[in-house]
Amino acid sequence: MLSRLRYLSAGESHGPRLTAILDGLPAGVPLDPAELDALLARRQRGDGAGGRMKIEHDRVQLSGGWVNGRTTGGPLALSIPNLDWERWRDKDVPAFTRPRPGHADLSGAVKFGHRELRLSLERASARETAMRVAAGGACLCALRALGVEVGGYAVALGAQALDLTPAVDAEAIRARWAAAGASRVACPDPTREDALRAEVREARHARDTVGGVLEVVALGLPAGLGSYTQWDRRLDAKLAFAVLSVPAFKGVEVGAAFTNAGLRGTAVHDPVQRDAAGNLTRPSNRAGGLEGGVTNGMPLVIRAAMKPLSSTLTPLPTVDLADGAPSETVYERSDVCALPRAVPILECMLGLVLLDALLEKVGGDSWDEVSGRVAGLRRCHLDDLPQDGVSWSLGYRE
Ligand code: EPS
Repeated sequence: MLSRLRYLSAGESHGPRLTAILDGLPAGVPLDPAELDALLARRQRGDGAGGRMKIEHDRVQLSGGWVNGRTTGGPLALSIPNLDWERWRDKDVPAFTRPRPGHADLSGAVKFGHRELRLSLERASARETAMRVAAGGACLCALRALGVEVGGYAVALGAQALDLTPAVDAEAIRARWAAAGASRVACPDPTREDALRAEVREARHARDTVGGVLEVVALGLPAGLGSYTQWDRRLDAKLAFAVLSVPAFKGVEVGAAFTNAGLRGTAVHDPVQRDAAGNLTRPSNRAGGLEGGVTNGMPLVIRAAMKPLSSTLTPLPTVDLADGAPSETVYERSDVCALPRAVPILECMLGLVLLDALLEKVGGDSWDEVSGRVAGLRRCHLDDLPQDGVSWSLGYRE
């Protein structure tokens, strides 16, 4: 899926640590681990977070590919200790035989032949998203140094939907990021904060869980990233892959895709305009910054639907695999709502894919090469788009 970067992680939810390699970063990328820790702290914060977040204080360790604040060009070796491991290392873990609907408990047992369902949940747990934040956070640091900012916020939490259209104006988008950053529920509209918080509270009182929809936006991306020449080079497809790879995300939308689907074409497609400086711009951004699988220079807008988490305090019907009898799920500590905590996860997944797309475009092994080439990229500007303006005929040889 990625062209230049490679990311692999290992580790279980209650094992000693999460481990990962991020390969393909150029040498000399400025990278401050404190920034990665700040992202990790955001992943732990928010209304609806489960009890585990009181135990963990995620901090990343870098043990390869990074020296004195910059990458070396070698693979970045990352680890995050699980503080909960101390409670689990000598624990007598009871047999777990009642698969929870919506989790990987049953599908993992079918796939791997596990005779103990906990083996499925240990790796399927969203605990591994901590490592995605650390590795994707390194990509966000590189992108920011190249003038690309990524941020997200909630556009719906349970039944509470915010009426937001994909924005054009960078300042309006930064204002949404700032409001969401100060919110316990990643709400970009302070007038709706209480309503979204109440939604989480009510789900908790009902002994239930609640999901929602996030919007993640990238500003400052050059036009021309991605390609339509092959199915697996389309940037929208890669972004969808990255979003749906995050546990509990079951839907993805580019721009206002689902609203657009109910409208006529003339009401959907963003007109091309020329501003006074010769830039080709759009007054609207319903395409979400992608046309033909290629960035068009507008803000890139991805929406993602998160299901309500599957561990509910109210039991769900299941079958006990020990005796085949109808049964009910046994509650294990979980989040009532993980939506606010998922914002940095999606930002970091976008960071991974977008940095890869930039590196695919410009190549380069050192930071000087990469940043110089990004600065010289063709723009969506009349000066950079000379046209021959003469008629021609298709000249194949058959
Ligand atoms: C998570 C840690 C896990 C889960 C959660 C994500 O901790 P524990 O199982 O010890 O409570 O709470 O995983 C899920 C919600 C899930 O559905 O997989 C974390 O660090 O984010």
